[in-house]
Amino acid sequence: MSLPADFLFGVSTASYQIEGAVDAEGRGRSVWDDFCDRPGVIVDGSSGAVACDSYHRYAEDVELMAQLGAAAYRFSVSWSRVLPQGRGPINQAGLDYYDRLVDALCAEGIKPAATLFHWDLPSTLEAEGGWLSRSTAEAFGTYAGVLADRLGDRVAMWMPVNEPVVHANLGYALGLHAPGRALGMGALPVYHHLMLGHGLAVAALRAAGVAAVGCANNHTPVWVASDADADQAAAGLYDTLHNRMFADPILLGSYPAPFAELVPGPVADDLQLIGAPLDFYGFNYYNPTLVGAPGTGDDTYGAAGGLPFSMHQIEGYPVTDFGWPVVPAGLTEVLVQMKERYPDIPPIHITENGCAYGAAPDADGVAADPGRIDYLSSHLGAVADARAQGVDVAGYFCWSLLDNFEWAEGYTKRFGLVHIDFDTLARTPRTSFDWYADFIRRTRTD
Ligand code: GBH
Repeated sequence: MSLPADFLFGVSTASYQIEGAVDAEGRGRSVWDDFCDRPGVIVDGSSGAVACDSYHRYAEDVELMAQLGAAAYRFSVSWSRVLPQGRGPINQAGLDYYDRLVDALCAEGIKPAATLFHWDLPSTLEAEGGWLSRSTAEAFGTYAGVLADRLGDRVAMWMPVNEPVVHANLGYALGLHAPGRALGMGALPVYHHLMLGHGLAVAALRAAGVAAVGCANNHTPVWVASDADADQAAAGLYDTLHNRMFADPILLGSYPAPFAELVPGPVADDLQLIGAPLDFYGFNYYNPTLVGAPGTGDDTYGAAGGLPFSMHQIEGYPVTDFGWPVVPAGLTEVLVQMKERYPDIPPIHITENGCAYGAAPDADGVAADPGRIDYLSSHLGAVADARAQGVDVAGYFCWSLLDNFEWAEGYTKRFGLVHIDFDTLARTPRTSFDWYADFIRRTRTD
């Protein structure tokens, strides 16, 4: 297996998951601050109030990335740090934080890659309906322009919205993430407004002349529970909803049937914006999804939410601490599928890929996580396989640099190359960190 010497290796994080400092220097509240206050929604009752304290410890984190040999760092910007009300007055101290971070990265030769929205909507905008409202998409476009003005001279890659499908489904259809709304198919306006937000942000970033604009969509190969017609129909529907609903408008300028007619319109002008050409296509992958007809499996994501499918556990593969199956061939499969579906897709960057393994440092300070080494090496191999089949994959960002606040799982699932002691906030690179550093070094010099 081989990747080219100029392949872009990076790591990914997100603002609410690592920054902490939620009351620092004028930051406004976000829907995740509010959601974590609700009893029972986060398994360990925690929040991102402190997290990894990267707001204060970013220099140490950049130093870790330099040790790793990372060529790029994908972080996200907390919208309410920069615009505490979501729109209107700018909080200069919040913007200064990202300015310092970007400068520190550039000083180490690490390319800054910014996500503008990784699920932490300003609470003031949620009070106006959040992503159910068109005005949130409009505010997002303005916010993108503010960031481009301040950081556009140094940020190398821009991704407006992280995983719109996951945010819409978990946050607005199922209520498992902030803002905790369980609207089922009533979440469809959210789908469109997240896409419109993407389109308006792309327009603002283009107007400012930033370096490269992409996206960060979640993709999964959808496997069918059985040959039965009902299972096949359900899997097809899930594939359309998960893989096409946000890729089609970006890459083809249209929504797929049968959902196109359900999107509240008129949307023709919006689709013009949403389908504007991108410089790269950002792609997050964790595992395949096995789907059957409603009522045949676990209905958390399906029939319970009034949705016409149900999820099945994939058997026969190793699983991570999250119970997610480890299926590297699924990454090759879905990359090849994307190239078949969208022959004109721009170069792909894997903007997230990683796994939960919680190894803590032993008495000698060694945190051994062979499971993560297997996961990363096999998935990098899967990327090389996809490239050998003609898919242009130009970069790979491991999720994540650090153990962090894993949303509804709190601190109980650890995705880091670096272990965090959440009492002392000490950072300890795991053995997978050394493995990834070595892999990067070898690829760059071979
Ligand atoms: C990513 O989510 C996030 O971007 C990141 O913040 C997070 O820490 C990381 O993964 C690890 O969880 O939403 O109905 O389509 C991706 C993880 C993959 C979990 C898709 C839910 C299917 C359900 N998600 N999965 S749905």
